[in-house]
This record gives sequence, structure tokens and C-alpha cells, in this order.
Amino acid sequence: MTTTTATPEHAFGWPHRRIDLDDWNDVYVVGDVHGCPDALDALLDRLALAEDDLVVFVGDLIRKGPGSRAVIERVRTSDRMLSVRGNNEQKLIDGDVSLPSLGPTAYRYLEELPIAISWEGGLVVHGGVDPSRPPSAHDPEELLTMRSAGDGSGYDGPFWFDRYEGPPRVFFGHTVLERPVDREWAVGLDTGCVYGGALTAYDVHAERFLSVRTDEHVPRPPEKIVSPEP
Ligand SMILES: [Mn+2]
Repeated sequence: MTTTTATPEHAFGWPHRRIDLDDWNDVYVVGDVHGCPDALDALLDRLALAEDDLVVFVGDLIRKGPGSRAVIERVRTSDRMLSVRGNNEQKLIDGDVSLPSLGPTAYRYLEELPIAISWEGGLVVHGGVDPSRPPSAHDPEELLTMRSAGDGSGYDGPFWFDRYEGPPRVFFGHTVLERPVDREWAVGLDTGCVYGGALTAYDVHAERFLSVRTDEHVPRPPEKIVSPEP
């Protein structure tokens, strides 16, 4: 079987992992799971991973849903799954929130998650990038929380992905979407799994989305769910 040849790099000034798409057969990028192991299992069933398939998560594996620990264990113990750090992992690392059920091994795993995973032409980060700057000219906080082009974190558009013109093509979560963002330079994957939306994967080679509908675990106000322009 193929194992990743990637090694942690710090080329951007923050932890970053580079992968080579040629090392893998199918490569999927998956949106925010937020502690929903049943949705994750349903999606993984759909993907039916082979030994040489890879799944890259956009972060926010944890919090809000009922099973953060189970989600971490699925991802952590698989040699075919990688994740970047989300703002919810960052909150835990910073001590702003606690999840005592996780345990030290899972906690260490979260601490070691890279800010970005990239390949030739592609970049996975949790939040996004400011269209006016190259990815390298961002600090981790920005990459984890980017949403609007101006103030970064608000749900009032325009959103960074409405203006970003690449390269690289950026795969992201964080902003809850009614349907995936499918643009030449931006692919948005947080379709509100924990809010009763869907858990979505993007097949990088086939250039298509696969998703599973999910149960609502927490409510979300409609003004915090973005309906992206086609
Ligand atoms: Mn999230």
C-alpha cells in the first residue's frame, strides 16, 4: 500500500504539510464534522476507501456534536486520513474551551495538526485566505477564521471566496453553507453537518461532490447559513 511521503514543513512560517497527489488514487477533502461520528461513518461508507485513497479534513473535527472523541479516534488512527487545524481545535489548544473526554493522546494529536495541507495547485485551510495577499502572507489565526473579505470573521458578505482568484485552489470549511461552494479557485465544504445539513466530500480527481444528509444536533439561525452564488 501507499503511505504518505509527506513531512511537516514550515515553509510558510507555520506548520504545514505537503503531499503529492500522485502518491494517492482518490483524494477527498471533507468539511467540518463537529463531533458527528455517525455522519462521518455514513460518508466513509459512501467513499469506500481503498488502501491508496486519502481523505483530508478541513478541521473542526470536534465540538458541538455528541461524539468529538469518536471522530478524533477515527481520523487519528487511520493512515489514510489527515486534517488541518480548525478554529475549534485552536480554542481547545488555547484553553478557551475544554473537552475532558478527549484524553491526552487525542489532545496531543490536535496540538500537532498543521495549519495547512497543500499539494501542487491546491491548499486546504480551515477558514480561507484574504484575496489581496498570497497564502504565505497570513498568520494562522487568519487562515483559521477568514470569512468576509473586510473584517475576516463576519457573516456579512462579500466573502473572501467571492473575490479570490487564486492560485492555488483553496479548499475550506468554517463558513456554514446551504450548498457547497464550487468555484475555479475555491471549494467550500462546510454544509452544516451538525446543524442538520449534510457532511460533504469533494473528490479532487473526479471534481465532484459527495454528501450524506445528517441529523440536527444543534440549531443554527438562518442568517448564519450562507447561500453561495453559483
Ligand atoms: Mn466549523
